[in-house]
Amino acid sequence: MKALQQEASQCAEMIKKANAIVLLSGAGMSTNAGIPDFRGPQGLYKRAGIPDPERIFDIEYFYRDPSLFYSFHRELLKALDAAKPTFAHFFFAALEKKGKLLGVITQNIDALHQRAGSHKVYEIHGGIWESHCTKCGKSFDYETSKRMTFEKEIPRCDNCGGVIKPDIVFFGEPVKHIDECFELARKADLFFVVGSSLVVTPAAMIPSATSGEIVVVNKGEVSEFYLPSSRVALRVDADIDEFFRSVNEELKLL
Ligand code: CNA
Repeated sequence: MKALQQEASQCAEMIKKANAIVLLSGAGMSTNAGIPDFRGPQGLYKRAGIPDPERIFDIEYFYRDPSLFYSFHRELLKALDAAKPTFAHFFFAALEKKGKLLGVITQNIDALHQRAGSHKVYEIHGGIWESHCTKCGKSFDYETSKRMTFEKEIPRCDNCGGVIKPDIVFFGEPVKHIDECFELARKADLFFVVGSSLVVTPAAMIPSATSGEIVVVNKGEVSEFYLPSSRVALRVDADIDEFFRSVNEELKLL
């Protein structure tokens, strides 16, 4: 516990000195909100109980058989409906309000950063708020596509019968806003990686663009393949909300 407080104090000092903070968040940021991550011990890949669970978000597999994705997506939608932003989401929104944060780069599709009050959010893996027909391109809003997802095993376009796909970036599809995200990382004087195993590229490469100090907050393993370890000033292996509550005790942002 003492170690956590020391790490929190060190982090608070770094935040005090910083003027251009950037956050890269991953699924671990939202587990306390009730949305399971993929690769953590309680992650969706483990729960799915299927060999090679990465097929769920494989675009080629989706075109062959969308039912695997949709059986998974129904569970994710139920979790999203019940979710609320956690302390750490509010903490980073408060840093933006204070003028210290340049932006949030998120791999999450849950919109919890926006719901906590963050405005400068780059959803590099897209989101679930809009869906499109894979054949004619017709767009469907969140409520319509959600209703269709629960009504049918595979939701289909009322215009042409094509399969509908939410605007989540699948493996094999290009990520969004990537140039802006690298630019943001370059401008950062303090770069946070929070709740990410850093195994998904190109997101995992973004921290390498910063010349600022890096703070990694993640329970469990984080891939160091692309992480510039010489710039990692602090590595916290703890619960995200517990840690940022402790940082906030010093900063009193919330
Ligand atoms: P990941 O690979 O599942 O890694 C998450 C990491 O967070 C793991 O190392 C966990 O051990 C760690 N973790 C989980 N909970 C906590 C906690 N409370 N405190 C500290 N650490 C914790 O997720 P990444 O984001 O790295 O992988 C990228 C994928 C996951 C992206 O494509 C996302 O779209 C996708 N995803 C998003 C959501 C969401 O929107 N909330 C949920 C599940 C997956």
